[in-house]
Amino acid sequence: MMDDEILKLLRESPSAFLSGEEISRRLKVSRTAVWKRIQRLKGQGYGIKASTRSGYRLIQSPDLLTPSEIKPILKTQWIGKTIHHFHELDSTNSKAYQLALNGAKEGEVVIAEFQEKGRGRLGRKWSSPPFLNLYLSVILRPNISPHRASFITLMAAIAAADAIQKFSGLLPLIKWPNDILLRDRKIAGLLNEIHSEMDRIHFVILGIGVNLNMDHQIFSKEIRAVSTSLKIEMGQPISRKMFLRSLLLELEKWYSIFLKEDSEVILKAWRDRARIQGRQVKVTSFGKVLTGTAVEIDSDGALILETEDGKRTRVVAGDVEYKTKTEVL
Ligand code: BT5
Repeated sequence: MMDDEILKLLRESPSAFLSGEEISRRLKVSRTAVWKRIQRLKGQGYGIKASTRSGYRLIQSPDLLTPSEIKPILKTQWIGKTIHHFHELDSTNSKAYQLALNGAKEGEVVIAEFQEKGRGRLGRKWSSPPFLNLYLSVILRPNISPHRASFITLMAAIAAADAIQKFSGLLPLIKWPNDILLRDRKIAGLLNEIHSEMDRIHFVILGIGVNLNMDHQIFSKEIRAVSTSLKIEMGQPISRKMFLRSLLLELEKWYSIFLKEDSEVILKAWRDRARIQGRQVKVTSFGKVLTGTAVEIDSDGALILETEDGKRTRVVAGDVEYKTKTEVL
């Protein structure tokens, strides 16, 4: 935490040097400890000008997702007021789950610069190289019945799609149940995990991965043709913290709509951003492959599929492949 405190002091006097002595007095640590921390901050990419006479001055901040970088720009009321930041984690979802079991509050956020074992659904992997993208998990404690929990995935997909659209001006598409696509390529994925009893939710961990600065060659060969990043789509590097700011703001907005409004509001917003109705799809669900026309998303968030024999099937979990390309509107 001392790093954050030093940065806070340096930010308070952006145009003047702050002496090592002053910092050590205010933080009640030795000057050697201050010096060591300054070296560490430099190693993390902070531009800190040092002068033996005058002390230290912050001249540049890296695009890190630390609380000291995020908090000054955050526009939310309550999501992200507590940020647990890690340079490296197995998975932000696993960490958030542990924290929630230990009493972490609604709105606390876990962010990692790098995930060693980033997780997708059904034991799949989420590629999470360091410093390029966004890997975060939000702890939610909605007072709702567990059967509405699937709506949290729909709500989060709407929020992620809107954040991407507002940030880039591009038009994303939600793919049932949890992918966000740009030009039919996956740019973001959601992994929600619930801790509940029969009639009560203890907490939900909302995991979101968004590809921001990933270049083509960094994607593994298997997913290169079907994945993308905001940098690839926009043709310029993306500020991760500015994107995070948009994402948390949209999440807060849509979560409050989800809690206050009728399910129909979420369903409508979701349908508008998914445009799946009437599309020819192939669905893999619990090892079974079904093909047909997507008819609807029902009030539990399940996909209703009309198979070639005219029968309607309700799919609660699975993966969708589109048999035709999306028309660009
Ligand atoms: C998902 O699963 O799309 C959910 C991804 C959630 C990741 C976040 S990151 C923060 C939080 N902490 C975690 O540990 N996870 C969450 P699924 O629908 O199962 O898709 C996984 C599949 O997407 C993989 O099997 C690959 O084919 C593909 N994939 C893996 N990494 C990708 C990436 N970075 N971009 C695009 N596609 C990827």
